[in-house]
This record gives sequence, structure tokens and C-alpha cells, in this order.
Amino acid sequence: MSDIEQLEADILAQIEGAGDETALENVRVGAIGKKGALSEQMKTLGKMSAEERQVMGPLLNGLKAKVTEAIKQRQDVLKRASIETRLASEKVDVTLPVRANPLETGRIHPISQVMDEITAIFADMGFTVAEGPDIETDYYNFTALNFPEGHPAREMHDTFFFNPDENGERRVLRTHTSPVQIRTMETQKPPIRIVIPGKTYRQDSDATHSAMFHQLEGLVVDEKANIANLKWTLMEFCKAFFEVDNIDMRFRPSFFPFTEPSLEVDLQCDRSGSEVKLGEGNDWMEILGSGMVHPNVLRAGGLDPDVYQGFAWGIGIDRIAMLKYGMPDLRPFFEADQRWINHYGFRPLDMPTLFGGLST
Ligand code: 2U9
Repeated sequence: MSDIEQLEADILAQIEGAGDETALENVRVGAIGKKGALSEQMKTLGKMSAEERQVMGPLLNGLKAKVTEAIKQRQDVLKRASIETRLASEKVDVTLPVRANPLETGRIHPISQVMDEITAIFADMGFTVAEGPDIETDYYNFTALNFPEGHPAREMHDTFFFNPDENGERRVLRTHTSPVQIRTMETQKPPIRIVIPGKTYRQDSDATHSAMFHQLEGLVVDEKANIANLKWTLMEFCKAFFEVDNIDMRFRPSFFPFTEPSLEVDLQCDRSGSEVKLGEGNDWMEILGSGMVHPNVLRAGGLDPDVYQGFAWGIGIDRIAMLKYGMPDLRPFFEADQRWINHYGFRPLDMPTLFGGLST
């Protein structure tokens, strides 16, 4: 075998043996790169006699073309092989379960659920939702609601006070949502039919009380609102909320500065078993407070009590949520424990409506 034939055999063997594109590039540089074996041979052409060059020139040029073509073909083979390997390793298993999205895994907090349920019931009766600030003036939280200065009921509210401002006035974290009713009476002409869900604050905390809690209050003001309307409204609400056809209710006289007369509402229940059952039995459970709006409160709202009368009520959302959904302790409501919310929470797309069901 001649030297040229030997060189050809060596280079072609190296090309064939290159296992990946990097190895092939090294072979290319070693053969036809600037200082490659074949390039070095070609540099000797200039020193040859004319006859010798006539034989060796076409031989070496032919070999260079052959090597170039062999490298290109090997490159194609290696490229295809690397694509095949990637396709095999990046295979998608279409039988794997799809990861659940937040709409399926997220949960609605029982307080939000109960607020939505109660507002759905009152919206169906023609009420609109009103809102107001959590930080209130002493006037809207107490004075306008017929709590005279120094009245003991102010102390009963265990109020969170801010430091006095330059005029010596102390703002408060609202102890009830009632200031919103005053603000509404100041700005809207009767008839008024509103419900106010929201956060309220009192210095109190144990298994059934938290410093921040939630209320839903309601107010009706027109020229004829009366106790019969109040009783019917609350009766319809309780039946819808507890999802029962009939429930016995008891109205007990009570005292609130902002209503006169004031009535506390109890629901018939059975406490003989391990849990409280509503709508049956011979026992009673206090559920909410209510009354006819005090004339002083109507006056504070800018309304003439000789023309207008109203009724109002207040419900503790946290307590009623515990009762309806069998939650024994209030504290986990605010602990953001994923296991608790997975257990007691509600699915986001199951919106409470009267026609679709409140809690199903
Ligand atoms: C105006 C006039 C009257 C709202 C009322 C109650 C009775 C009541 C409690 C229930 C449980 C608060 O969360 S709770 O502790 N509320 O008993 N609330 S009447 O009466 C109003 C409010 C505003 C202008």
C-alpha cells in the first residue's frame, strides 16, 4: 500500500470511529486543518518536479474531496443519532395525571363562605351591601349610636383606642359595624335596606372570642317598618341559613343603646346528643340581637323619627359559622393551617346561591 493509500485508510477509519461531533471535529482538524496530515502533504507539492506534481496533485486533491465528503456524511449520522437520543430521553408520559390548578386546590375560608351565604339570602330579599372604614371616630362608633359620654356600655365594648390627636380626639377600631348604618342614613334617603358584613374589634380572646371578629348587621328604614317585619325577616333568614323548612324562634326583651325596644333572638335546639341540633328539641340557643332603631339614632342619621322608623339586627359571623359547620374552636380560624383549611374550607367555584344551594 502506498503512503497516500495508507493516509486515506487512516483518516477514513478515524472519521468512522468518531463517536460524537466533538471527536469528529478533532479528526477534521487533524486531517485537513491548517496543520493537518493531508494539508502537510499538500504543502510538499511546491517542492516536487512538474511530472511528480502532475501525478500527486490530483491524487491529494481527490483525497481532500473524499475526506471532506466523508466528514459531512459522518456529521449527518451523528446529528441524527443525537436527536434520536434526546427524543428518547425527553419522552412525555401522557398517561401521568394533570397537576391540579389553584381553582381546584384553593379553598374559601368558612368566614368568607358564611358571609357570602348571609349576603346571598338578604340580597334575595332586596338588600344591598354597604361598607365603611375599620378605623372610626368616637362619634360614629358611640355618640351617634346613642351611647352618651361616660355611659357604662362604652366600657362593655372593650374598645381598642388610638392615641389622641392634636384636638384630644381618640379614634377607635370599630367595635361593631353600626357606624356604617349612620353613614348610610346621612347620605341616602329612605327606603333603606342594607346589610353590612365586616371586621370588628374588641379586647377579648379565648376559644370562642378573638380580638378581631366578624359581624353582619342589617338595617331597614322607611315610613312603616315595624316589629312584625323584623320578625318575618329574621325568621326567613334563619330558615334559609340553616337550610330547614321550619324553626321555632323566641324573641326575648334585651337592652342595646341603639335600639328600643331591643330583642334577642333564640333558636329552638336539641342539646341532648353530643352535638347541638337546630330546628328540633326543647332547648334554646341565642343567635342574634335586634330591635327597632332608637329615635335618637334616626336623628343622628339626619332622619325625622316622627316620619321614619326602622329595625336593625346584628349577627356574629364567627359564632354562627362555628355552629353551622361544627367547628369547636375559633382560634384555628386565624392560624392559616393548610390542613384545617383543606378540611373546613369550601371550593372556590361553589358560590352560595339560594337557587343552587347555600352550602352544597
Ligand atoms: C343602627 C341602628 C341599630 C344593630 C344591632 C345588635 C342588636 C346585636 C350583636 C350580635 C352578636 C353584636 O356580634 S355580636 O356580638 N349585635 O345584638 N346589633 S341591634 O343595631 C343597629 C345598628 C345601627 C344605626
